[in-house]
Amino acid sequence: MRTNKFGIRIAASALAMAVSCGAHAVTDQDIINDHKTPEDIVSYGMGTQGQRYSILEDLNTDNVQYLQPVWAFSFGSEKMRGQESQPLIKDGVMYVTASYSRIYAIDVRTGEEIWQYDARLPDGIMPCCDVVNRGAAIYGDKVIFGTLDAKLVALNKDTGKPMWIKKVADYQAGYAITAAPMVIKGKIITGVSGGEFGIVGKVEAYDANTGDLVWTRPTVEGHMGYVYKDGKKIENGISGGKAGVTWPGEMWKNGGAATWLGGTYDPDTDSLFFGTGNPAPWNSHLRPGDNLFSSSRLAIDPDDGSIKWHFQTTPNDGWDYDGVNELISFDYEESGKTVKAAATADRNGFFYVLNRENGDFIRGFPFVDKITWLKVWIRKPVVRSMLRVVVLVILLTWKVAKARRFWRSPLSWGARTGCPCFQPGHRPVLCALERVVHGHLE
Ligand SMILES: [Ca+2]
Ligand SMILES: [Ca+2]
Repeated sequence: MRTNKFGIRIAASALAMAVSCGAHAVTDQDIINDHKTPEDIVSYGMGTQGQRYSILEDLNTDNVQYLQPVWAFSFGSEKMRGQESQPLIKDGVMYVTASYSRIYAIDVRTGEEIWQYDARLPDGIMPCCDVVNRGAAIYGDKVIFGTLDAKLVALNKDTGKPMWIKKVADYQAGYAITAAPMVIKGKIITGVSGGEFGIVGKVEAYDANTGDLVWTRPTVEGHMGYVYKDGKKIENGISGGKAGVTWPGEMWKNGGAATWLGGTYDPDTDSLFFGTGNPAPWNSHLRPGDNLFSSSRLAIDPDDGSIKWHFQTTPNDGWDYDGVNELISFDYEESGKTVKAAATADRNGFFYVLNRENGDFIRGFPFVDKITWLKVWIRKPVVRSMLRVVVLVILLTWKVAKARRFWRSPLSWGARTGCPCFQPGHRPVLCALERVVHGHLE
């Protein structure tokens, strides 16, 4: 009986909130305040900073054992594959994406489908690592998501009918989109996948109302960024200043650094934070140098796409560690001062705390045992070169198994404990508070 009562109470409160709020268009302010308004979820990461912290207290450590299913919704039979989406909730409707670039609107009270949109994907799409989608964005009367043929699709949130569809990149060149876009100041911000196929990673902004491209920022050193204004394409600076500084020859032209996991946004510093994937090709012997801005975190100006700062976690990445894991923003006290920090748990085995105003390294520490890829680490790691040969063979023959082994749940921020939480591999969730404030290099 207790479990039934619990289920009914949650459903009733969700209905009451939906009715009391009334349906309205999602605004920029709704998105920025998302983490403070538990009656809806209108951003990926439950807030643009990606903290994934809910202030709701109905569900807690005392009663979580009584949680039970109220309804279930199947994404289909022949198209199951991986489902990695974070749903959005608005006015009693759940918007959730599924594999093969599909999206559903579902009544959260009953589990009934309201509408479905199924992108008509061409033959020859090139998703490297399953046909997943990680979520949608919502703005005004639209719900927006990316597709495996590298398009952005904006649908009417009430009917599921397309309002505009824009090509972000050429799927035949290896591009795809699997990450959730975000909406910042009326612009839809998206990354791309495809680093395994020698694409050039990028972050782009589109006008949410019209779908017009506003700016584009390549994530590989040497490529020009552009802003688009009044029908004109205007140069906005080369990423990294010039080509060939950290890449040999012309290898920067196909440098990878895909922004495949999406980004976060910090309104405090007005910065987008995107991680970048492995440099291309995988064989690091072919590309001596740091290979910027692969396997890095980038802070980007949301108004024109300029790069504010970068921090590379794995120079000359020869292990496919990537550097895409989300950078979440938070403040903490140290020596009587408030530090504007951001943290990320990298697939190279280290947890990093950075100054999010300028990208300065504050501290880092290993969160897994037996890290063998580096010899020493002062601020920047010095890698063990002989290990690359062995790892390259493993990568080429065991890619799928390896990816699963390294994957983990997203980082979150415990507002009550003042502590970033994460789950490395198959281990229990860790709280990194002591190391964030008092950590030292090991
Ligand atoms: Ca909210
Ligand atoms: Ca990769």
